[in-house]
Amino acid sequence: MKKILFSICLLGTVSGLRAEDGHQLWLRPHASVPVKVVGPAKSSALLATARQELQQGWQGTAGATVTLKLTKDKAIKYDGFRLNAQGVQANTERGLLYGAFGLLRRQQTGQAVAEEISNPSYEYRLLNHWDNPDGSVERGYAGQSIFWRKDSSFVVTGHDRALWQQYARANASVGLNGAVINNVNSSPLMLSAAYLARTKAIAGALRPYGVRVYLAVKFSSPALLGGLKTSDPLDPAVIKWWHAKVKEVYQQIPDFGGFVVKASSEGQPGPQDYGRTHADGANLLADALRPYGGLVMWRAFVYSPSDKDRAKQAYNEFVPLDGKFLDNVIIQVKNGPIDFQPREPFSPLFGALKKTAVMPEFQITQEYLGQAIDLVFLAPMWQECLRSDTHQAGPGSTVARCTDGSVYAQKHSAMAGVSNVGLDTNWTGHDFAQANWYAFGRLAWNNQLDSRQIADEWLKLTFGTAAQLAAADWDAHFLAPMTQLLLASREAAVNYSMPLGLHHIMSATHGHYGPGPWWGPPGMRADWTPPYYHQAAANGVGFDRTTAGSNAVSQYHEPLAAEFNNPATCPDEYLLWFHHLPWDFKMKSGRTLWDELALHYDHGVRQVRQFQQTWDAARPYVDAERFAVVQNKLRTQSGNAVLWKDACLLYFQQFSHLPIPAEVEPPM
Ligand code: GCW
Repeated sequence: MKKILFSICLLGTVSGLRAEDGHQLWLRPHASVPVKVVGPAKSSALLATARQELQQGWQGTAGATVTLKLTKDKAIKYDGFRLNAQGVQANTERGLLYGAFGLLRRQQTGQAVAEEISNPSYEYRLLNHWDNPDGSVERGYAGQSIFWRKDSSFVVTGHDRALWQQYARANASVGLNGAVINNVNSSPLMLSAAYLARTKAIAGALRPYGVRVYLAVKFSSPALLGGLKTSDPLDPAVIKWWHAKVKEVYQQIPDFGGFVVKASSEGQPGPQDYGRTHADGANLLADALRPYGGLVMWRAFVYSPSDKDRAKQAYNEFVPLDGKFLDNVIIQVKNGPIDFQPREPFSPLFGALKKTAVMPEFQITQEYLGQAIDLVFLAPMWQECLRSDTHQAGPGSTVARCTDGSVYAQKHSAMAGVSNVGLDTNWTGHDFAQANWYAFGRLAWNNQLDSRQIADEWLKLTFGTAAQLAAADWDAHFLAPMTQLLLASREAAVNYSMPLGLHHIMSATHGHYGPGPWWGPPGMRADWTPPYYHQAAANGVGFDRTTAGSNAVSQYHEPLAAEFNNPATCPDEYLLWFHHLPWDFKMKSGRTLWDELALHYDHGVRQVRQFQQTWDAARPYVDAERFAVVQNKLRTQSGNAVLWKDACLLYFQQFSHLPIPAEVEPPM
């Protein structure tokens, strides 16, 4: 009876939550068969979860016995696990839970269970929620926050708890073990007693799934919340305030994870306001958190209007501080040097900080990639970054290896993704945006995983039934074409919006959805306007970051600096990122830059039309509701692609004065 009630709760029928197929993410209920789970004698919430998941989802031999065993195995790292047909072994309870989910995933996707060890690439695998205390979500496209509400009554309802539990379950199923539950543009309120009480309740709901809670804190909290005269990190009263505050947090939440800080960035307060460095600021917090095992994730997203090339600033500010941070500080670096654009080269900070732990920050929410309208699968983009070779410690020092502890000795390692979750019934606004949440978790667990495998798993778990998985036509007519679609979708978005290294040319009027290469109201900070980035003029287009220009190339290790510096060797996809080139510049293809640009835009439009056809053909394999919603969104995306192409080509044509090539569909 208990089990039945629990399952009903998880399905959400009791709470009225997300019971429909498709709204349960990749965790749809499966016709399971009985299984006997033998576990450690001690009982704990985590072990109970692992047991329950196996009992609910088992699809192996009916009546089989699965053993969950805690060991001390040196071959197992962090929350990793050892798997075989008999069961799961792990050094931690979390590991047993991840092993249970791993077993079920293999069953549900038709993979054999062989003897294997699965270790996470990173110790900490976190979602960052940009959720505000009033319930709104910065760059959120899936409705209001699941954690905070506008109405300031902080009554935690059964509905809240059930929702948080479902959320935590989804995270645990892909190995995510942490959630930063508020915006990096933080409010000092987050550290007040009322908000800490709600944070405590959230932590309680996430705990049985092994997900720890973290907070983003405002650096000026001592003054704003504590009433101190200053928030100077070297001031004794400030130091005392933080120590007391951290103690209070741990009294409420003994397994609290730590702080994320956006400081001296985009108007947020920080140590530089007091003439101090990032290291002074980060270490103050790290010192307070250290006795409790807490972490500081200090963001390197810094730039200012005075800098002639925004792409250079983070490197310039942080490299001189290498080695000055305490070992429970991790510098959180966005994948590219500007800001989550459809394509950027990797941030030169990766690999350059050799005595300081660095973690990648990816953006799961699609701020610049079509938000909750365009279907864009982001795993290929993250994979591209993770596999980029920084050369900082010789060939093969990829971003993945420079951040996961393989290249540099570092005490902690982590990866963060800015979440796309909200109150919408499908969680992420677009049904296919669920794939990005899934993909982020899988890559944080295994930073070598291939996008194709992630797409294959997600499609099977989200759309496939056991009968379909066994049928050849599902493979040929649904799985194969849809995998292709997912894998091509990010490149398509680059093509129809910002090809050949163009970046930051979206419209701010539409909250970063749609084109705006002309955008720049009078008085606006130049580094917030597209013309700063594309530099289109009669003599050409692109940002000169060569040695003759801003010299951002020099922040990359050789042989990359030389490769990027020369237009003949710079990869096409980064060409206008690093170079300002004449419109008739001869490309590797033999075409002129102008023609190549036009063809990329046009190709992007055609790709989306192909996606529409693929989806239309998938109709027999998808429920009517999801089919219609996605079909409709693809239609809008197709229009968006045409708008991007037409707007950008007509805008740039004012400078190039060249005709649109004949093969390109003429602007409407
Ligand atoms: O991408 C930009 C966004 C801001 C965001 C900022 C950041 C949270 O436009 O909305 O603020 O980056 O990452 O701090």
